[in-house]
Amino acid sequence: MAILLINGTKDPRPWLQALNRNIPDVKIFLADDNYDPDAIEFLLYWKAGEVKLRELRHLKAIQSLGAGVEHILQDDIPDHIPVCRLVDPRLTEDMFEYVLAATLVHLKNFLPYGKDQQAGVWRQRPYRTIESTHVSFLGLGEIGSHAAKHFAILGFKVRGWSRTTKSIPGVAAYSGEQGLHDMLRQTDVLISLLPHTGETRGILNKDTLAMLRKGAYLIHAGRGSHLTEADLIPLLDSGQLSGATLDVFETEPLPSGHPFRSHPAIQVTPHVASLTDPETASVIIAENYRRARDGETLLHLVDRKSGY
Ligand code: NDP
Ligand code: OXD
Repeated sequence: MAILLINGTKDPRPWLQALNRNIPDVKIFLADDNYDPDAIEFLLYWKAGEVKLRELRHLKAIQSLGAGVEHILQDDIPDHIPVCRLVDPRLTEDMFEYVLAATLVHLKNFLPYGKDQQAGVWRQRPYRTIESTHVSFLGLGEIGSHAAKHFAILGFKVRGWSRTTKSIPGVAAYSGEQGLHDMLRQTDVLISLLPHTGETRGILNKDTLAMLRKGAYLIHAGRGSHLTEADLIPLLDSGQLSGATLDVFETEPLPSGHPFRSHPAIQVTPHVASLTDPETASVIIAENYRRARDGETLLHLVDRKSGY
């Protein structure tokens, strides 16, 4: 049972080393290798778009190299092939650290102080405290629920919205459209960790963001399709939002002349909120490979109908 590894433009070597250690004695091909499509039974996949999946006639499963799977589902995949997303405690924890860092940088004004320093300005600004800050999460899945739970432990007032209502210690749970609106109205910091699906596209827009408390802050690390980009700057310029940290964009890399790049209230990061670590991920992938080989139920199966 051979494996095909396709990880877009990223260097495959760290993956090959880690996979070979965790799945010894199995041939792992790269996209450019001269492989027999009939030999490939397990596909490891990240944003490529060049492979003709229907040529892999003996494929048993597709494993995403990241938490998101929209890059796989948009391809022409036969219905009977299971698709698995990556659930890795390392990935989950790294996202918590990213959104916590962005939140604290906002509460304590580090971004404006950086600009003051460059301009030679000495000015004290009012800051916010953890216990007075209402933080809301869009998405309470593997990643969002972990972050929400830990924000609550730190003393934030935490709310979270998901499709099915969750029970997480210290986190007030919301679902449905009315639940979303109720939550947004009580939000100082909104953290977006939803998957890309037909239902979540455009969920961050002038109407939903206008429901946040005046001067709220947006941290967006879900998918670029969630944010109606043209709506953001008017909300910042009017003071409805005080700023935004954005890690994901409709087009990546963010085009060089894009207004987000130069707006003083926007902090851009290049889709690095949480990066898959081949070392930790390979252990999890090895277990799914074994299950596929032995005909067992796979871990972290995607529901093709709901799209995540
Ligand atoms: P999960 O599938 O575990 O969780 C998804 C969450 O979103 C669930 O709580 C789900 O609700 C909720 N959800 C989905 N659709 C809707 C909807 N229509 N309305 C309300 N809630 C909805 O995913 P993960 O937590 O593992 O990852 C989330 C996303 O984070 C990824 O898909 C990816 O886009 C992004 N990500 C970004 C990274 C980065 O570096 N920027 C890195 C890793 C992930 P329910 O629980 O009820 O099913
Ligand atoms: C992911 C990502 O989905 O890095 O894992 O965006």
